[in-house]
Amino acid sequence: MKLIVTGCWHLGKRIGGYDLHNDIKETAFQVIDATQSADLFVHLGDLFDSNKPSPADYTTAIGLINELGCPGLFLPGNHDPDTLYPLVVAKQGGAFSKSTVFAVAPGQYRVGEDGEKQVLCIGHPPREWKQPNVDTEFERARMSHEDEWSSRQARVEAVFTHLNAEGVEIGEGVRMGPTDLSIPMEAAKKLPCPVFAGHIHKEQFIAPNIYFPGSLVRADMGERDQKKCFIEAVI
Ligand SMILES: [Mn+2]
Repeated sequence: MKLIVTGCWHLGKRIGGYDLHNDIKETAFQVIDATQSADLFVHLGDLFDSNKPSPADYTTAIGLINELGCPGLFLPGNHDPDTLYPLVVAKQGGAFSKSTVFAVAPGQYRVGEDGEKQVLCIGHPPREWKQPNVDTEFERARMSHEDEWSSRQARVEAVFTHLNAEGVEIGEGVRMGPTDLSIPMEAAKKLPCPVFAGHIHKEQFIAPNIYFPGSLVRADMGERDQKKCFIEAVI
């Protein structure tokens, strides 16, 4: 299954008087072009810049999603409306032409045209979540590979998240310290599958299987020297 993975689009973002709308939209269409030959588009969260996007931002988001050449999987970020609720409502109203999964609650989801792959999604976690909740989800993902009774289809083949990670670089030489909720690094490194994480705007690997694609465009002056990209991966 070929994936296109991206995150942190921050639709609706303004810097001072400058509206990033056109920069984001133009770059988004390059990503969308790549989805024409992919099986799953993954957005790791912070699709919107604000918890209360404008009607125009919703129209832009729905329009972009409908240009995707493959099914989409969306995680909520800390900047997004809680649980991506308005987009879920739009989906119920038939706004999307392709299969679109909104991973609003942390847990395992089936993705792809026929739901052929199992993945773990942990977007911006619910308020009541503590680190042991995250650890448990990573442990369940690991167990899905070890349980001889579980079928091949039940194995978690990728993790998508909007969690922080201790040691991740947020700017030149500036690294995250410990935070309340984060990727459990030792458990994540041992998973026999890739972990893709949003939230951090600088593109980087922090372990051979843990990758941050970064934001789509430079969202502030601190990012002026950062490379921006999206990732193609196969699971
Ligand atoms: Mn974020």
